[in-house]
Amino acid sequence: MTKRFFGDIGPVRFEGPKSDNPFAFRHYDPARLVMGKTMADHLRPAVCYWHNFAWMGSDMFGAPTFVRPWEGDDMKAARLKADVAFDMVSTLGFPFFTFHDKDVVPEGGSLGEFGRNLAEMTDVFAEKMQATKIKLLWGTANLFSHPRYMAGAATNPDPDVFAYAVAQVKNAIDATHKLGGANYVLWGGREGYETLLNTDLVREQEQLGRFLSMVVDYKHKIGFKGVLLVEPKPQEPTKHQYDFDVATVAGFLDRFELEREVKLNIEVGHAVLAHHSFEHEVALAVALGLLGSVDANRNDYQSGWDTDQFPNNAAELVPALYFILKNGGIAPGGFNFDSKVRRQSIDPGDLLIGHIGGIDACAEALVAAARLIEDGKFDKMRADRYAGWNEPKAQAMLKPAATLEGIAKRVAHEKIDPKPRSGRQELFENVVGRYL
Ligand code: XUL
Ligand code: CO
Repeated sequence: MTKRFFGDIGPVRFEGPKSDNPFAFRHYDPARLVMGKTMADHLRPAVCYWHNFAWMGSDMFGAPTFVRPWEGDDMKAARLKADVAFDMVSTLGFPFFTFHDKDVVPEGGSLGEFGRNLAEMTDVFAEKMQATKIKLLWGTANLFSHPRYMAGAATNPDPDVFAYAVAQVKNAIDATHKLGGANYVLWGGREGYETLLNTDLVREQEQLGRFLSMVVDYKHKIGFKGVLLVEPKPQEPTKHQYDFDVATVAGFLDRFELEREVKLNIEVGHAVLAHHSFEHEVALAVALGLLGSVDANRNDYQSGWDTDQFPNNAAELVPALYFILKNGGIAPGGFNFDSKVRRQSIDPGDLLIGHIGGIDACAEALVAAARLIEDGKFDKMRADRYAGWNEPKAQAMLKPAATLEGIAKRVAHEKIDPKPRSGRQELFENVVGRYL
């Protein structure tokens, strides 16, 4: 690199909550132990290629606002992009990066050329990863930007598009496997519909099930040890997406007998679009044994759109971190910042500042959630609410031998007359708030 993109900024280090250095962490102290594990091992943060390096600041009303020296669609530009990307991850000291195939190399004129470009970049990445110790949290294929995918990839009415998507995913898994990726993500950006009037949703879901099953088979065939992750999102770009939310995907995986093979990548903003909270999606995934990884970007609550902003509200993240810690952590997943700076944030340093604030919010929430657990009061309050279920008579009602008439008889005999008890929501909320 002749001139460094970030000038003389960095490396970014922990300086503590009193620091007013915009290029220092105030809460994220990678080596600090929390419940016996370093913060870096808990959070496993990743920089994404997509929004940092492949998006140039355009929106549907306006042209790109960013001036990036790696703009271009040849391999020379792609190599420069990789230089800056690895410089950025190193400057932040994050352990991971993530990418879509199309983020890192030009597609060229054919799938063959795309595949060769990706294979070439895989070698470049391998060298850089070796030199910097940066690892790959996940790779994925972009099956949503090119016009060929406008009506879906696996769910396309045209079988040739299905075949093309399969071939593209094969290349992306090969690259991810070669780089020792911890996971491989499948986000069904266009796997849904715009109108049911032209859509056979039975057929399309069968196609998607078949596609996922083939991905699973291929993973085993090549010995890829990473976890396959589906990323739920209810809509945008399509009006309705088949992978709507955690509950919907869980049902889908069951139906195609993939529930032991595939886990979920939960994105904060996608949860909000589905009218859930992030902690709802995390808690449900934990309950179903499906928690895989997290995309930590939030939405703007007023916009109703997937704005992919950096998280900045630690208080809001505490419940999700609580459920993640209760799950025993998120590894081999991590916290990916699938986030983008705003269109007016045109300085190179803005990219770093976004990640610094984002990981600081997560770290602050992690510490609070750990304290909440270590203190024990909160867990006791939760357990007390269900204490009645520890009684043998209560347990008996959940056994297969229990019957409606048997329970009804006991209610009459013991003159059971339950008295309402406070759910104490405000107290629960206040207690959670104490640990920040
Ligand atoms: C889109 C989104 C994607 C996935 C990977 O909303 O989140 O970046 O994370 O394709
Ligand atoms: Co995402």
